[in-house]
Amino acid sequence: MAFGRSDQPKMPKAIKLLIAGGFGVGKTTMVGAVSEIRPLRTEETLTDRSVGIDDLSGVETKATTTVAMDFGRISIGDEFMLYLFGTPGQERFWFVWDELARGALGAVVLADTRRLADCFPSVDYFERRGTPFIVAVNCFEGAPVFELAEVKLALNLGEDIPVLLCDARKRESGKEVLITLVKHAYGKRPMATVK
Ligand SMILES: Nc1nc2c(ncn2[C@@H]2O[C@H](COP(=O)(O)OP(=O)(O)OP(=O)(O)O)[C@@H](O)[C@H]2O)c(=O)[nH]1
Ligand SMILES: [Mg+2]
Repeated sequence: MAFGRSDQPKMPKAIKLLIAGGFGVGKTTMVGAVSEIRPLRTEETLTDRSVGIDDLSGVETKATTTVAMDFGRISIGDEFMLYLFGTPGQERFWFVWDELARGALGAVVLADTRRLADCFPSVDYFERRGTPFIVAVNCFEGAPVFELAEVKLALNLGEDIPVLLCDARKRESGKEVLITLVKHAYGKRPMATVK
């Protein structure tokens, strides 16, 4: 029996997103929390050699760091399939960012209010590339709580950049962040390219 085009199952739209931000803000944690497949990780042990280079304040128990990327996948309804690429946070691995950013619809810049300035380089990077991004403040226990408007001001973000609170360990929270990013990124595209 022949099927017309409308009978064919609709394929979800594949979207590439980046999870970026400074060292130890919870990028690997977020990709792992939301991914529906076993996430790919490229963690290496932090050694004494990073003392004085990597700022471990607030994440003193952190034993490993991403050296290449995280990868995960999550579907949003039957419309979208999001492919998530977590970036390495340490500056010495930043050469990987250009490769990871290619073809990405947008980026989440994760921030930690104890080290807010650490997300400046990520914000600069996506502004320069013209990649749509949002800022998600990962709420660590004991971290100072700021109004979102204060975070926006501190980061000198444009009015149109969404800023929201999240818990990188929780699936629903991560999903909300990703949906906010997809909506924001599509909102910035000329209508003709939105399918
Ligand atoms: N309390 C708390 N701990 C968190 C949260 N998110 C991450 N962590 C912890 O913080 C540490 C850093 O998390 P990672 O996910 O490795 O951070 P990352 O941004 O991938 O780090 P790099 O790849 O080294 O830049 C880990 O020990 C996590 O368990 C959070 O929302 N709350
Ligand atoms: Mg990581």
